[in-house]
Amino acid sequence: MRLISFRPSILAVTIAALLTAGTAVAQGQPSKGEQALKYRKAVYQAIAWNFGPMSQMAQGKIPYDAKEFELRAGRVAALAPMLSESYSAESRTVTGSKAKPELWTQRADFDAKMNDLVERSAALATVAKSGDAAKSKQAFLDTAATCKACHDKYKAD
Ligand code: ASC
Repeated sequence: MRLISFRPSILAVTIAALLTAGTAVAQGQPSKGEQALKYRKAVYQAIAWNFGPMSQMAQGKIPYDAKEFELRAGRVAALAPMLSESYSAESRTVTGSKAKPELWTQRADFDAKMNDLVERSAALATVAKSGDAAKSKQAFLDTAATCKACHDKYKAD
C-alpha cells in the first residue's frame, strides 16, 4: 500500500520537473555564451563602480581618503581575475558584445593585456594599504592604463 500511495507523488514530481525544464527551454533561458556575456558585463560594471571614487581621488575631484581608496582597490584586485573566464568560446558569437573580432584572433595578446590588469590591480591594492596618496594615485593611473590599452585595441565603440 505504501508503494502505491508513493507512486503518484513521484510521478507528479517528475512531471513537474519535466514541465519546469521544458518551460525554461521554451522561454529561452540564456545560452552558455549569453550567460558568460552577462557575467562579463556585470564584473566590468562592478569594477567601474569601484574605479569611480579612486578615479575622482586621483584627479583631485574629491579628497584622498586612504581607507576608501584601499577598499576600492581591494575590490578591483579581487574582481579583475574573474574576467578572463567570461571570454569563453561559447561567448564568441553572442550578440550584444563590444568585443572586436580581433580579440578572438589575437587571443594571446588579449590575455597578456588582461594579465597586465590583474597584476597592476594587485599592485594597486598592495600600495593602497600603505596609505601613501601619491603612490596610490600613481598605481591607480598605471592600472587605468591597462584598461585603456585593451579597450583601444579590442573594444568597439
Ligand atoms: C574607468 C573606466 C574605464 C577605464 C578607462 C581607463 O574608470 O570606466 O573603462 O577607467 O577609462 O582609461
